[in-house]
Amino acid sequence: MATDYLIRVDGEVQRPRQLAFEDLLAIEEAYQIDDVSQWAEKYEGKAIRLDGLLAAARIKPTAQYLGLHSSHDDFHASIPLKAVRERGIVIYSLDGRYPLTVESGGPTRFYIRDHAACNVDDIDECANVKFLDHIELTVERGFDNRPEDEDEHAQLHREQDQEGLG
Ligand SMILES: Nc1nc2c(c(=O)[nH]1)N[C@H]1C(S)=C(S)[C@@H](COP(=O)(O)O)O[C@H]1N2
Ligand SMILES: [Mo]
Repeated sequence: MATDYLIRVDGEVQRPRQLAFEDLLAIEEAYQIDDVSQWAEKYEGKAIRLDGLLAAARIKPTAQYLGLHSSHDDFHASIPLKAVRERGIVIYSLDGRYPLTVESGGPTRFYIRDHAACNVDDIDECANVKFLDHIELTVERGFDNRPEDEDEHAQLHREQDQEGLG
């Protein structure tokens, strides 16, 4: 990745940010998750709570939707902010390694505690966006190209298997 930051946060915020590893580490301790396995069993690493990122960018009260963008594979989700504000985290270090490699879903990965299975809900496993490099707050629902039905979803998983991911 050619950028010197891991993730940018913009849209309905007062202070758009481009955050490098050091910037994420510098966010208030209350928002840091040092042992992500407490939130996400299958991972060991560090994460920042979504509400900490939103505070760092000074989110505006007009923001209603959370846009999660991955430029790596052009994958995008837009979900109601209210539903994930308290239970979304952004993983930025895994298995003691930083930066996250593309193989492990880097530069960052979004994760929702207690997410539903794929395709059953807005707040589903598909919204656990990998290769996350951009969070965008919007007033209306934004671009979302998550699979819309089981066929599309199965196709996505076949493509991922071919790339040796997920
Ligand atoms: N960028 C990106 N994120 C993604 C996907 C994807 O294709 N691209 N697939 C989603 C789906 S359908 C699932 S089930 C999970 C899979 O995560 P895993 O590879 O850790 O199992 O990632 C989600 N996040
Ligand atoms: Mo999935």
